[in-house]
Amino acid sequence: DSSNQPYRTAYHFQPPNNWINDPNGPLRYGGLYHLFYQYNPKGAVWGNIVWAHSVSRDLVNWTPLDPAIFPSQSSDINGCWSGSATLLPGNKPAILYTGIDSLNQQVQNFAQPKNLSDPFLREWVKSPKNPLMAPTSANKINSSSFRDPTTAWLGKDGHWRVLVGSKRRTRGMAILYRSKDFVKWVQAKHPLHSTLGSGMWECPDFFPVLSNGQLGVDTSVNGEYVRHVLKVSLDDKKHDYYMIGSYNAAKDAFIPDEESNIFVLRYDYGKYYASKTFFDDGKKRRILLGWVNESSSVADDIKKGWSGIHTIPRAIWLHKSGRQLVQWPVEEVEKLRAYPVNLLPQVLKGGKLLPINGVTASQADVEISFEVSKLRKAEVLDYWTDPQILCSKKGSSVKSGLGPFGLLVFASEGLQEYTSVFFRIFRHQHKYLVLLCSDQNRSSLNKDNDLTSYGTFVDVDPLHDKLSLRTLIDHSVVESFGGEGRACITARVYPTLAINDKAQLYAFNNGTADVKITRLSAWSMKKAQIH
Ligand code: DQQ
Repeated sequence: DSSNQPYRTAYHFQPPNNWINDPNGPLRYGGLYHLFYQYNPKGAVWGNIVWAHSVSRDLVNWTPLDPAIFPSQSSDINGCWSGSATLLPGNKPAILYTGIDSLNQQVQNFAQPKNLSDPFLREWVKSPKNPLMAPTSANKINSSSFRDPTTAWLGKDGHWRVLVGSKRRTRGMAILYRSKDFVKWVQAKHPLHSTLGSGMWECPDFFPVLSNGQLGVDTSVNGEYVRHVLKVSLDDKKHDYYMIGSYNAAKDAFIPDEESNIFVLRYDYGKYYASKTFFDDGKKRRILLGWVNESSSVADDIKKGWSGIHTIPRAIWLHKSGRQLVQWPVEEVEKLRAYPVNLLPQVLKGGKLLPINGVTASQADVEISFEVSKLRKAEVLDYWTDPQILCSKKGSSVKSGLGPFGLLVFASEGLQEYTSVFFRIFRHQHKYLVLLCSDQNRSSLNKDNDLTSYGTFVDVDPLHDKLSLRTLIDHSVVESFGGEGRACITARVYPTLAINDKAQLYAFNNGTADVKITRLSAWSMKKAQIH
């Protein structure tokens, strides 16, 4: 029984035991959210992959069901890998997923519910025509780089389109297929998009966002006020990158806004991969789900009997600048908030540590906002550099004029352990740069863990905007949202002292200049019903 281990999450999704990775085929059907995910029924390491299945009414509390898709045909006998769901006319769910066939080739298969009147969609029937898409000598598709079909979208011509991740030599690509009946798929002459040198594109996701406002739209929507997002999980980098651009439906091509600048924007600058969105027609929003791997050793994963969690589902929309996406934990997670602690606005002097008492600091939701006035104190940055490198060189113990200031989470009594999430402000030429870091360097006395620091610049103007940070803390995960969802960083940590009720929470300012806390609210989080 792993239920009372210190690193198990209380409100982030995970099954009772074993390995999990990518979220698969999310959809809403019959008033229920369905989550499928890559799962090893036999152990805490990757292997024997099936589609495990859970359902939820609120994206927070989940009921486990039996695995929905598991090896049973020659087209998937060696594994049921990632894929997506599409709602066909008449509200009929359809799943396309990658099967590893008897020759260990990657092929795309189709499954549909056995009984549409079962809102739990417990049983899935595979097409006897599987595989519907396969590598052949004619199409020259590499049989070990052909996987992860997207949600399909319908063109004005009445034909379905779907993408499959692939590569040709080092050119990563989203191969496009078209179909009239969802069964017979024809490969398009050109991929929807490709990039030389990017390597294998795993788990592509392609969806419309509105250029005005936060509402989500269904995957087939196109036209005025619609922009498109292409996200790919780069196998070489193990990060999820996205591009904003236009979808030219006549040419079936995606044209990124900044061709020269692709693979810059990420959903999350911490540990985060193989994510996928779906349209929630109930609340008219697009929801993003993602996988967070462990940062512990494989030996420790086997010892604790599990590996992998999912983030809190995030609503996702286009920022009003049109230049990036914004992500925010679904509002339903706020139902878990209890015992609010609100601190009065106050100055946080340079060098000061402010305890935030009265919350269960290992299972909490914290929102803090800062205002800085002494911008001339900002450290000068002469050359532009990788923000993650900047965060690892300038961790929370390195003082500067403005920053670091932020939160210390999972802090032990004597501060032998802590994880810090903080801002630091630089002046670069005539602009201010706001850096957000998640510093895991001191997160655990157990040095077998991956203690890498993460960081990103947040596109906010410290002259006019407040510097806001929300952090979801949950036993071994620190999920942070800077700049009201403009920058996300998820980290895994395994404190040895700062566990359960031994963990403490602080706001801190280790810069020389004072900063003002304009808002500080923290909540203890109730446990979600997950299994
Ligand atoms: N995970 C799946 C693949 C996918 C990879 C296998 C991404 O389908 O490419 O478990 O994490």
